[in-house]
Amino acid sequence: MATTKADPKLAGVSEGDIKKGKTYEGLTRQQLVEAYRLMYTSRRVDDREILLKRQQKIYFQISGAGHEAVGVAAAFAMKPGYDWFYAYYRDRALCLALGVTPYEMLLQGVGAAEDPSSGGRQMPSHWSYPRLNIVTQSSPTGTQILQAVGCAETPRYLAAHPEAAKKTSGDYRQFKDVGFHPDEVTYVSLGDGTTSEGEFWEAMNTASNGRLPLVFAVQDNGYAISVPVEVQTAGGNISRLVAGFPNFHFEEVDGTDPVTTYAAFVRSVAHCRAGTGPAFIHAHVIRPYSHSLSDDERLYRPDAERQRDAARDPITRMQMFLIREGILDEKGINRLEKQVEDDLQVAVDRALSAAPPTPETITDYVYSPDIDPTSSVFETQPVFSQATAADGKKAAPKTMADLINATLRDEMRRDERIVIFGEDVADCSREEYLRQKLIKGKGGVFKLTAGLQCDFGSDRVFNSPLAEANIVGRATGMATRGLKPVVEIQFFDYIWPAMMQLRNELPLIRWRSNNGFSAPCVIRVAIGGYLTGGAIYHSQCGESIFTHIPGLRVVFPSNALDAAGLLRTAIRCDDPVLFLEHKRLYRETYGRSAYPGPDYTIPFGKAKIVQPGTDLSVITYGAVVPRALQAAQKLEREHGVKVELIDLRSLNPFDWEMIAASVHKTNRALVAYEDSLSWGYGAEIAARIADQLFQHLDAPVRRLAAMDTFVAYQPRLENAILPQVDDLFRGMKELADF
Ligand SMILES: Cc1ncc(C[n+]2csc(CCOP(=O)(O)OP(=O)(O)O)c2C)c(N)n1
Ligand SMILES: [Mg+2]
Repeated sequence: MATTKADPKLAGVSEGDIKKGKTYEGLTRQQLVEAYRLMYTSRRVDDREILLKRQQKIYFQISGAGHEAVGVAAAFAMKPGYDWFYAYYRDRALCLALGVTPYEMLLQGVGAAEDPSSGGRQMPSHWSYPRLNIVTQSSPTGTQILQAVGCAETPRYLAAHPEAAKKTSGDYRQFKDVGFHPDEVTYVSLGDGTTSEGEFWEAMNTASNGRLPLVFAVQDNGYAISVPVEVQTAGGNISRLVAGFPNFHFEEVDGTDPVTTYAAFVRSVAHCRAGTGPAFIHAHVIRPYSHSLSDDERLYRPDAERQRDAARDPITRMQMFLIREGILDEKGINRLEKQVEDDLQVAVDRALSAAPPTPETITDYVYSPDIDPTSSVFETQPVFSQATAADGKKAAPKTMADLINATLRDEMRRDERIVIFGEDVADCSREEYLRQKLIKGKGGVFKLTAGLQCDFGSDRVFNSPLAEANIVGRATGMATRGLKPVVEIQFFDYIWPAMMQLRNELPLIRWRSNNGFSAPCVIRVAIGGYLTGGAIYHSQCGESIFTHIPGLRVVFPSNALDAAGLLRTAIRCDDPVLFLEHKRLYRETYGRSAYPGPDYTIPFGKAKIVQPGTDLSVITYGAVVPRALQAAQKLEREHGVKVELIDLRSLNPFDWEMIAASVHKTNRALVAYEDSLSWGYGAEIAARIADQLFQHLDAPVRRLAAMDTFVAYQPRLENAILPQVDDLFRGMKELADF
């Protein structure tokens, strides 16, 4: 970023204004003037936005005031469009210094269609500029940090797997360019309060352990809204707490001084670029305005304290510095500031007349515009190999667990961008044990990933720390960069630490950045009960919590063949997919199959008729499918009732057409699911049937599901809580008789 030639942006400041001479930590006088111009611009954009907010011409404002020196220092020490940036809302000066224009920032404020950050979808100061590698940011504090870890892991992987970066057609890779530099560095910033978030510590842990090229910039303004730092942070100083993390380069600086802060960034970036490990810069800054325009800091900060801060204001300090060092005189400063004001006025006028987005665009980019996983392209026929066992007999059909493992193996062979990680998914983290053939290897608590590390290497299949947000956050960062993480959450019951990433991050990356970024990846999750002893914390369902999230595809196969086909679609498509694998079905006799070949895919949103019928439609999925089938067969045997049994297979999107066609025919519908009854997945299906198929119904739409409790340990209780064959039989009979 740093330039030495006369800079056209310094129009209004003549070469003569800038006295020649010594440099400051490597910064020339010209660069210092540019630093001031950027800092001053940042402050003035904030001031103008505050005015515009008061005039109700924009709708939100949060300032970077007091943080300007850190931002400029960081940008000067790094390379825009080469290094990567996970910037938080106070990073206005950083973004300006990297090349974002005030006009672009103001487009965010007015929510313009042309706003390159989000096209009017996000609040201002939620930066996203693909051309500058500034990755889309959100409002939850701290969610950016683990994503930055995933981003920082990517160049090392791509350097070791150059094939992975190549453009390939036929799947998501066709639409996902992968660029990287082996020595690139990732920047992530956060406030002092945000260091209290667990995800911060998870990120520190992984960055340290992996010696990642990641600069943490903690901008400590002493407050998180009204909560002072000594309440947030044990002992009041984050530097002291993190000092024990190995492999880090640490700096603690006065972040209101751009020169010393620049020097700290230069040393830190050098440490990262050399591949030595991450860096941690703790910059003490001020917050001269309230937290945001919705906050009034006079309610919790006395005047004296605010005045003490004001004495350290980076803008006035920098002005005084330039004058004291004879770099610019007062006249030169005035001229520079006038130029900034004039340019800003032009930008404000233009932004205020920018067109807003039209409501027709609202649903653009919830999902990939390039690959439709529901399309017929994914409709293929299985190609079963004529595999025979050693004794010449036909090979036994494979379980769902076998076919998922085989599908992962074939896809990894085909696509070098795939990386697999999660808890216990590796064969053995201590590779030497494998090499010396001392052990067989684990490969997942359910063995779904068994042998993959041995086949594909330890940088493609590896164990994560026991931290679910870590798994999903890193996967999101890697996927943003173009890798295809296929990660595992060991038990659905333990997905909740990742909920912030799953609800507020991964599925939103594309929509909130207006297609500037995307993060297609697969989260495999072992789910469900009927385990006899699984109890509360190994039996949960709860899929509707995730089908309620726009942007996330959710699939839930009931048999081995569907699992293979849907998993392959999940991997090859261009959206994030939650792939739910029922533990009880992993090794069930029901639904076994021969391997359908390395290109077998099933489109999302296409249900399957397990058994055709004319008297009653039963709509279900997952482990209820075999149970409902048994009940339906019994009903036909004993009462001649012909049930049409529909296995949804994918839950978002779901096959409304097939449901509607079936109900047209049978005029009766029962929605059966394993989750607890109230607010469960079937509630939506039942409501849709009642709403849209009312005139075709001869009976009320019924739901049959688990009781509204958790699943108990004692099998008698578990049996009573979860829907069983007898319950399904009774439910079907009642509805058929209605
Ligand atoms: C997870 C989460 N909790 C609460 C909030 C509301 N909130 C927004 S900013 C903020 C304080 C952040 O303080 P700090 O990290 O010190 O950054 P600063 O604003 O001081 O720069 C809070 C509580 C949020 N955005 N996200
Ligand atoms: Mg703070």
